[in-house]
Amino acid sequence: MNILEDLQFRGLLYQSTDEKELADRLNAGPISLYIGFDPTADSLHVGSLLPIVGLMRFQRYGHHPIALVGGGTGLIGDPSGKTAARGFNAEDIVDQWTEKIRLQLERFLDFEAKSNPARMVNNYSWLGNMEMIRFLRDVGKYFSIGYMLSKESVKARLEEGITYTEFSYMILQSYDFLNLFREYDCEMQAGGSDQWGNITAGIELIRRIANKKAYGLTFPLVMKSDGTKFGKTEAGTIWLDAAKTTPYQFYQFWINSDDRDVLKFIKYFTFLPPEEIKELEEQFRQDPGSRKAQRVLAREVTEMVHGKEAFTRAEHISEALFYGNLKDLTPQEIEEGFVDVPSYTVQEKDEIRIIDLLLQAGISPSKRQAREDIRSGAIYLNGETVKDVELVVGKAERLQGHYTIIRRGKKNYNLIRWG
Ligand code: 545
Repeated sequence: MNILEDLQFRGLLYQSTDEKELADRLNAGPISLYIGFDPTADSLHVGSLLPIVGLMRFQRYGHHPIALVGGGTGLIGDPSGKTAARGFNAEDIVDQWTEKIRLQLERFLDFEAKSNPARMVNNYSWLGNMEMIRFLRDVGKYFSIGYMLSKESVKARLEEGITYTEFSYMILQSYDFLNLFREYDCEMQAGGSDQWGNITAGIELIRRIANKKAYGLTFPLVMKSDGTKFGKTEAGTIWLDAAKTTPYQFYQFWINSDDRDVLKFIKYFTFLPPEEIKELEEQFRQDPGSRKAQRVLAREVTEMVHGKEAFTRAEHISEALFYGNLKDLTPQEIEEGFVDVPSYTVQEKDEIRIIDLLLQAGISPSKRQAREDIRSGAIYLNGETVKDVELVVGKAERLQGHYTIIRRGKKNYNLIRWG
């Protein structure tokens, strides 16, 4: 299998410049290719994962990946795929975010590879101090207004309004491509399908200025079968930064994939070889309820993004919660597994009556209701039903000497810490 066949098998080829020419070029030998990431937030999210994994795939097939952080373009903002203008972010903020994104991207590529090391660039280094007159004379002159107006990113915004600044964005990205082409012999740019207009604009610029052929390729937009947006849950965006989305939350996101999506996601986001994927497909057909594929997907992606240890923790938390054996959890796992549930710190040193605890922690709205909740069997302490309204919660009810986990109903968890 070569890289194109691999991408094809996975359903990852959405658009490309002439397929025959691209195939010939890729078969002729290693190519340098790049994907850009603008620092529009302090972290990448799962929406960036497909292109990141795309770069990794090319590197595995011997090509030279270049990750570009948009320290320059991030100060402007790409109108592609956006229905309304976003305000500018402050320069020092974009600076900090650029550094964070750079560190995140670094983890995914091999910069020490003998024959095809990855490269990291920041377009601020050539855009940051570009002179206006030189820019207009040397670059702007190759862009006709008609051509620019025909781009989807601009057309979609003409009624609503687009500023000259945003309008110019495609020229900056095109100039990046030209610059990388000159500096590093970078012949190809990839990205999500929203980037097709910017990618082809760059190819056009290279053709006009350098009289050379360049290539482009886009990945599909990740769609979910239930019509909701990929990469978000009720709790918000799924970030790659463990401080923003814990590895456990990250693992949960993948394990909760719909049966209708899971095999597609395995193809998109993992490096499992076709034979293994076909076997999973077969197992799924025979036993659709087993959720084996979800577990494989969650393992592969969590390990790739957060490492083996974090994955093991996430899986352990997940199992402990599922089977209710919370006693096995380490303090770190308890903190990680319950970051997003209400928590309460008990001031009483040794013990507290369950009714008082339920009230103080805001788990039950009144003592009356607290009693009612216990009588109806809705209150669980460290995974076990509370039967006694008079129960006194003490040392024996603490996990790791420091925590008590209270559940009300099916899934309303509360984390009690002992002060
Ligand atoms: C800048 C300069 C270049 C080449 C590309 C760029 C960035 C590009 C863009 N890309 C998107 C992006 O999102 C923010 C992510 C970090 C928080 O806006 N103009 O920067 C996304 N990109 C990856 C994929 C994308 C795209 O990073 O291409 O399609 C998402 O899947 O939206 O010279």
